[in-house]
Amino acid sequence: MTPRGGVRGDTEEGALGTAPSALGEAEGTKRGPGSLSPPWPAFQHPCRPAPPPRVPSMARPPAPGSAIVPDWHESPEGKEFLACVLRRSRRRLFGLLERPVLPPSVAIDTASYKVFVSGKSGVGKTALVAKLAGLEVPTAHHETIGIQTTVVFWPAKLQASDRVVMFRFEFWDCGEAALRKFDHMLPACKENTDAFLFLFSFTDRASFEDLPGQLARVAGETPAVVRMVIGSKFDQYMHTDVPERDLTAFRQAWELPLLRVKSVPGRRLADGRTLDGWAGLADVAHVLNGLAEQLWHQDQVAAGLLPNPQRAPPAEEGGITSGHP
Ligand SMILES: Nc1nc2c(ncn2[C@@H]2O[C@H](COP(=O)(O)OP(=O)(O)O)[C@@H](O)[C@H]2O)c(=O)[nH]1
Ligand SMILES: [Mg+2]
Repeated sequence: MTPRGGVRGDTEEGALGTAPSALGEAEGTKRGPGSLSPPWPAFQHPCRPAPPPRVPSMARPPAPGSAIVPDWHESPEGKEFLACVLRRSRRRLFGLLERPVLPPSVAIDTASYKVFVSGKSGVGKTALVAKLAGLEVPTAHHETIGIQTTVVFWPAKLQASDRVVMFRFEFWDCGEAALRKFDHMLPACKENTDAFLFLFSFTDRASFEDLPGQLARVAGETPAVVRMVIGSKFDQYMHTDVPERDLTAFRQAWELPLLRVKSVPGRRLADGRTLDGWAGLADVAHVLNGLAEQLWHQDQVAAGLLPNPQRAPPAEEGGITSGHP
């Protein structure tokens, strides 16, 4: 069975690679279990939700660090691989058909994934994607017009085989107004997606309370697909509207990985642009590693290489991935 991410050998692709699955050419077949359509409850309050129904096809998220070596990107070997996504201490930008160039002696597989970023307007979707890609982080809020896709490459080392895999994430970010106005936008974003990132903002309680509704509306029909929750604006934690006890209750009820991010620009340099490079990568490594881990695990389960454990009783505090502030 082919893994969802469509692992491809570096040596088999030309410099321009193949068209991404997000464009719909590559992967016509969808995951079978996803066609189950569980009636997710429409919770009013995320602090006191009844746990979501136990749907058999929902794999329990892997424990943090179980699939991907967490700090590998800081090792000398990791830095060697990461150098191919950097250029003069800034991140290289990759178009839809571009890819990093590695020395011929280092042939590694590429695993490509489509990731839909969902969340209320203003929570920080566009800023997060910019931060993940090493682009200028917008400091003012401008509603994203239509769908914006951004490609991010991230090499990571697998725990099981000690193998390095190049993860290729294609983030789909869609402005809320466009989603409301055009009926075809949400289906296009959801089609063949490998993961959903659900964002809420630590400074916007309504965005947190909207999470169960988002989870139902956006990912309710595909419970087997990776879902991660991301709390943005963690740098504003002093002014948070979402206390830790609410996060704990949410995690216990939903058993989803929950990460925290601060999508703030790096130090501004003399040329007016902000520093990204190694510092920028270190800021987002926990998100990219977390995503890689969930997706790799999902592929392994889909390929029958790992058992598909059903969701267990509420996850313990320590069992949830959480990023550094
Ligand atoms: N301080 C801080 N501001 C953020 C963060 N993420 C987003 N913002 C700001 O929040 C506003 C809305 O962000 P944006 O990404 O455009 O929201 P979107 O509508 O969800 O795409 C912008 O002014 C961003 O600069 C963050 O992590 N920390
Ligand atoms: Mg936006």
